[in-house]
Amino acid sequence: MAHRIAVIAGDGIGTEVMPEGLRALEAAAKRFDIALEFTTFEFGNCDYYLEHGKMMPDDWFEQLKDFDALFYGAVGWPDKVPDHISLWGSLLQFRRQFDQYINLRPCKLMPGIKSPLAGREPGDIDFYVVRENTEGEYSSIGGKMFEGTEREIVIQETVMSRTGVDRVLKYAFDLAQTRPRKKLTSATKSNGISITMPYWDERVLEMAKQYPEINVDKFHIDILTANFVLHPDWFDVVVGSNLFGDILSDLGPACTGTIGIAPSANINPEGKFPSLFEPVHGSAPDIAGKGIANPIGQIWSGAMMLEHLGYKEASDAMVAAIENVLSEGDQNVLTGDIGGKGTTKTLGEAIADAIAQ
Ligand code: GGG
Repeated sequence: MAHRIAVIAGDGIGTEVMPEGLRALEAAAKRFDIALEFTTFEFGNCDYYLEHGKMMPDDWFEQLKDFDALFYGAVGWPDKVPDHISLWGSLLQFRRQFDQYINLRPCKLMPGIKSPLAGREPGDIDFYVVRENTEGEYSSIGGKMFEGTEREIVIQETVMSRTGVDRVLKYAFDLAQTRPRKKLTSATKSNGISITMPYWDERVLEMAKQYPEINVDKFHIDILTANFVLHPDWFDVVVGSNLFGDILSDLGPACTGTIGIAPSANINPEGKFPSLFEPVHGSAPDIAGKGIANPIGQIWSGAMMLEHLGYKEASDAMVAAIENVLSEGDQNVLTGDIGGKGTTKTLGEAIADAIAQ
């Protein structure tokens, strides 16, 4: 039976990189004889909001819940809809309602791409950021008082539940155990944020007792960001709260040359709900409509989706195809962010051809 994939391109360059993600997936499906059935949804974008006054129809959960996975582009077009409305009306609803509590974001310096960090070669940067994805600083608890007056007050709470913290830590420790270096770094700020972050640190120590073979360290987020730039080779699996994980998983790929190649998987590990696969980058309105966005983040996210669906060989072949095309370094194929003169389509087609062999 075919795997049913819901496709939501979203906004901006999401609509441009999505066709290349699908092209690559179709090439992999053909080569490895995998049945994929794609269904496109036209909601979850800012034009839908302008027409309907909401980002998605009221029955979006019913419409999507029985799919095997969601393949997602990018959301946001601040000139049309404020970012917090578009994000909370779409992507954050998927993560929360489908309990996609893991956001897995690989960060790898690929062959052929020049890191902005001097002297770094492929192999020097190869780690995962595991981001807590349903609570933390991204809570909807808070409010406003005396709005519009000089006494105006705004409050937004950080939420850490034992279940929420422990399950992301367990996932990260399990991942570290599968890696040769068996190393886990925790992102904290327990010197300044004096209730939630010490709690996070306590739960890390508690979880570490179950994983004596894992080498655990922790850094406050300020020096951790500095060390991403100065010593990216120190890291293997980095686990952080929703906000810290979000920041680190943009900074990490920036150290590998471009955020345009970075993929992510929003995972409901129990499989009770569909997981969602999307590039780390956003909708980039500044370059949207020009056909120059790098499609690799979308294609690599497709590879993560195939692995999640149980097709490791096909997933590896997609990543190998990305590496091959990058290694060839054809200026007419590569997009501008990685030093080429090509387009979203030239790069997407080259990768799909490489997957097809
Ligand atoms: N493809 C990812 C995307 O559209 N991201 C927009 C964004 O701002 N995301 C914030 C987040 O991941 O929390």
